[in-house]
Amino acid sequence: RTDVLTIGESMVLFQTIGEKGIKYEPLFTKSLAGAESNVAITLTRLGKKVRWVSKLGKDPFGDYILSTLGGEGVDVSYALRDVEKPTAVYFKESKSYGDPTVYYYRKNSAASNLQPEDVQKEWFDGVKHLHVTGITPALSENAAEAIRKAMKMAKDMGLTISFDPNLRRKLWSEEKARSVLLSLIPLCDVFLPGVEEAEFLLGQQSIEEYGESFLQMGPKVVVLKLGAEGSIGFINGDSVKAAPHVVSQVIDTVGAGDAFAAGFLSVYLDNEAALTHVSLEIALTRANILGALATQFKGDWEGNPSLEEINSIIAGRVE
Ligand code: KDG
Repeated sequence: RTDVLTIGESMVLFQTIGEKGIKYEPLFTKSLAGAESNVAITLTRLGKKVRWVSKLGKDPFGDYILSTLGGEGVDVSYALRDVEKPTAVYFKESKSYGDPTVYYYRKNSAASNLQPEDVQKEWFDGVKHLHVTGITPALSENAAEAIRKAMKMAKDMGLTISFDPNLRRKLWSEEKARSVLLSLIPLCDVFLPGVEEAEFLLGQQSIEEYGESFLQMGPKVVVLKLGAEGSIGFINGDSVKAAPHVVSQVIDTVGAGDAFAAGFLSVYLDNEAALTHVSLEIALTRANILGALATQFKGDWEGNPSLEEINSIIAGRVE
């Protein structure tokens, strides 16, 4: 049995070791990034069985992504290889202040060549839940259609679906981003926007109005990430606000939303048949902790906790 299938581009990430900026930094670390694979790894650490699918180049970067994800316990057996297009890479420039700057080299990548015909019924075999983000739909028309097809197939097969819009302004125009992201919301059961993404999609509204408006589009659960303010979950007729997990210093916010999503889904998946006020609160609390902890190290996912570690953090708070 597989708890979650996720589909989306993973890249090789090069990060500057120091903070002088890409122009002056001679040394980089190599690691793995990609919103969907960040969720896959973190959910695996939290005890779920996860299958990740994407299209990689037939190159050493693709080999590296497969062995890293496989080594973390993620099922990569359905990953596709494209003999003509390369695996994407991206660079993250850390600064001593503010969020890091990212530079993508992913135009015409193997994953941007993902086609609707690539999406196979077998990917869904024994799977309970599909997780997708708004990043892969931003790569190309065909990748967007592949994700839409996967969501429709999942719905038809009775899987539940989560969708994190993960707005990446560098990848597409505002107009296109808004229309495609809005069109995918009715296909999901769990919608996980940040408050700035909610504003981008709907214009300025109150937090409660965002919750209501998104619920009316079809999802059964809407989870709004409020950054340092924690998060708030909406289900039909009820809402729960969970306090933030406070950290004294933020090192790198990239990957925090994915850790949050994995934390939320890890509880949601155990309770989705009857999500109550209490289970929603537990899910949000775990998500807030995971999201906050992911800001404490430079990579996207490496420092994220296991289920045992997260349980001892939660137990420590209660004592
Ligand atoms: O959420 C983290 C991602 O942003 C990062 O891993 C890279 O997938 C990525 C993207 O497209 O920005």
